[in-house]
Amino acid sequence: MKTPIDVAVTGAAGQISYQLLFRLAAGNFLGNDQPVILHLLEIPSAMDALKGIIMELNDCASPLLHRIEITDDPMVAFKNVDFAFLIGAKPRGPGMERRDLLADNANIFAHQGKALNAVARRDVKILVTGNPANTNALIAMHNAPDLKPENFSAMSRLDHNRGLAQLAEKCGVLPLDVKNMIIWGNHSTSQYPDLHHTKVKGQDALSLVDQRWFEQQFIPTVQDRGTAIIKARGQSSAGSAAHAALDQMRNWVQGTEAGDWVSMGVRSDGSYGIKKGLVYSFPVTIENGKVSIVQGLTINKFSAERMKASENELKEEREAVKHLLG
Ligand code: NAX
Repeated sequence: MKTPIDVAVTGAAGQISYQLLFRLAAGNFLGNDQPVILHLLEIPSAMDALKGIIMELNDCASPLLHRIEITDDPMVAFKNVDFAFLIGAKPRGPGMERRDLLADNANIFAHQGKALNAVARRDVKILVTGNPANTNALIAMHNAPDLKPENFSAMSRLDHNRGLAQLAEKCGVLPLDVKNMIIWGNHSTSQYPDLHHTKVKGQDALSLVDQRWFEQQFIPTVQDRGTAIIKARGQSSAGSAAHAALDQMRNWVQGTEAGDWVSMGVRSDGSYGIKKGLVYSFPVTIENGKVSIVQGLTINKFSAERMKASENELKEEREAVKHLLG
């Protein structure tokens, strides 16, 4: 049996975690020969609910689940962890402005960044899902000066997977037949799902669908999918979000397929003219845990404008939290 890996999950009593924890315990992350120790972080008021979830996890009698630790202290939760799924965040309340949400969550991620800096393993992989995910990742990164920016990523995989599914359905193929999808920018409605480099069974996607569908159906459907799900289900996406979190972390460990890439929110190095330092979703390839932004893609005026609009939104978010960036 392999040595157990230590996995932290924040917001452990929330609805995304409820979809994630059982899959972590069942080996859906790194395989059914990889034991796990779960470190679960919640706020005190959610501890009773969390205890119920732990009863359920224990009732699975999973051979891979070696231990569960629960705490409301990030310094305890992140101690020696190999992986951290930062899911917990405050939802937008009635009458709350985006700015207020940003401010509340910014403090959570500053605090958690400091704790990760102090106690996590130096090669920890940290995936930020809690919204606003890109800027929360930026804050955590800035508050963890002893970790590398490469230890952090923000989740854009759900948007990427949504793009794969929409295009596959339109073309009458399976999602696995679609390669080289790109989500540029922020995990918000300003994101730009780009098909200019996407292939469907080896053919250019944009030669198979008309420009009108791309502009008027595909882009808004992917951008607004979260809202459509809330409208239909009465709650925000949880199963697909947990699935995407696993996909993104798994690719980070196991690498991307030859000839394909994935979208991931990472620190911009200035590629494609995107302001250095912002956490922006790019197409990336991954090998031996090292993430590289795909270089040399041709960007036309249509794409450049949309990429810029999302960059501008991220700049505004950064401005709003600059007091926490040190
Ligand atoms: P829930 O409200 O069901 O769960 C959030 C949990 O976080 C709650 O149990 C709460 O007690 C806990 N929490 C709050 N503050 C905390 C803190 N300081 N430390 C630890 N735990 C804390 O939300 P859920 O539906 O699970 O969504 C979680 C986050 O993911 C939200 O911010 C949501 O907006 C975001 N999402 C991000 C997505 C992405 O693609 N990046 C997609 C799905 C999702 O909307």
